[in-house]
Amino acid sequence: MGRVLATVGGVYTVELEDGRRVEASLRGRLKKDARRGDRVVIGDQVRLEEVEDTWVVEGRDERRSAFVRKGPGGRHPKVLVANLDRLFVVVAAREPDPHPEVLDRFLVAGEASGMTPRVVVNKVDLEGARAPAEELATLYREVGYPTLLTSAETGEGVQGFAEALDQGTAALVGPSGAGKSTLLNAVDPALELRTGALSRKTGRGRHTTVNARLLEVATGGWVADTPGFGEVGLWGVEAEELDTCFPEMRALLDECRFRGCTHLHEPDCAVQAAVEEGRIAETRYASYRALMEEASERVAW
Ligand SMILES: Nc1nc2c(ncn2[C@@H]2O[C@H](COP(=O)(O)OP(=O)(O)OP(=O)(O)O)[C@@H](O)[C@H]2O)c(=O)[nH]1
Ligand SMILES: [Mg+2]
Ligand SMILES: [Zn+2]
Repeated sequence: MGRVLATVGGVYTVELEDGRRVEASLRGRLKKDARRGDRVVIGDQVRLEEVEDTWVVEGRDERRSAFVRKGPGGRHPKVLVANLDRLFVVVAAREPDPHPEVLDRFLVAGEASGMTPRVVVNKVDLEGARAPAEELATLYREVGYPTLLTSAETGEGVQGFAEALDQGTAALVGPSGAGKSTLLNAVDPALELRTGALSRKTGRGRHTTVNARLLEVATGGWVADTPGFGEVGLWGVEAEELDTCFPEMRALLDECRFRGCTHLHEPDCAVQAAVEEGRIAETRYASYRALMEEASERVAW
């Protein structure tokens, strides 16, 4: 048995139980599965066989958990990392400016994968970043998500972040340019991950990290650094269950008059009442509506 640490162009880097790292290829049957979208990904536990100095992945174990998003084209799921214990959604307080809906999409994808995601608001050192960072932290802590403020530049919050990573396997996800790789380098400089400046023209990240990799952190734990993508399309979240992916709504569901309330237009809806009274943030409700619309379109196809 071994665990997949990296996959690049059909070569699978696998750590064996004795700690050896080997490069392996896939057995034909698994390649066929991969073409149908069922890939072997980082974090997967795999069975291997050594045939004259070359290693072949023979099969993969059931996954305990996985972070999944919609694949390109929208017809297949794309599993990013398997067997995760924790998920960190990393955004920048500024540069690039955080978009609540983008952050909420990552959080919902994390919830749908069965995890309690955590939020990291990075780049608090930048001018004018402190206020928006505190605002985000207050909002998401109220929702129930542990939230850290960090700066890879000054080191603020980096030790706390290292402590949050130090057991099991975590993944960092979030927009390109948020500073995921830079933060990991701050925790463990020996990782020497590639980082890249934002595009001057668009103010966005330039997709510096190309392949997700699973890394062992010197201070403890394993972490997957993933490539930032602009929009996470949700996979496998039905419209009817979207409200359960918002912790602050989940708590109110029994109080709506109608069972199966969509919280969009029904009377005596506890969610809409909470939004009006300011107990649910407008931005969170806006994200819910946008995701509901998307989920309903899927059904209509
Ligand atoms: N001022 C400041 N700049 C930071 C901080 N963290 C990262 N940066 C800068 O932000 C830019 C993007 O950082 P990356 O670590 O490459 O971002 P990423 O999230 O890994 O981006 P992708 O790999 O494209 O997904 C780099 O120029 C970093 O130097 C921070 O805390 N403060
Ligand atoms: Mg990166
Ligand atoms: Zn309702």
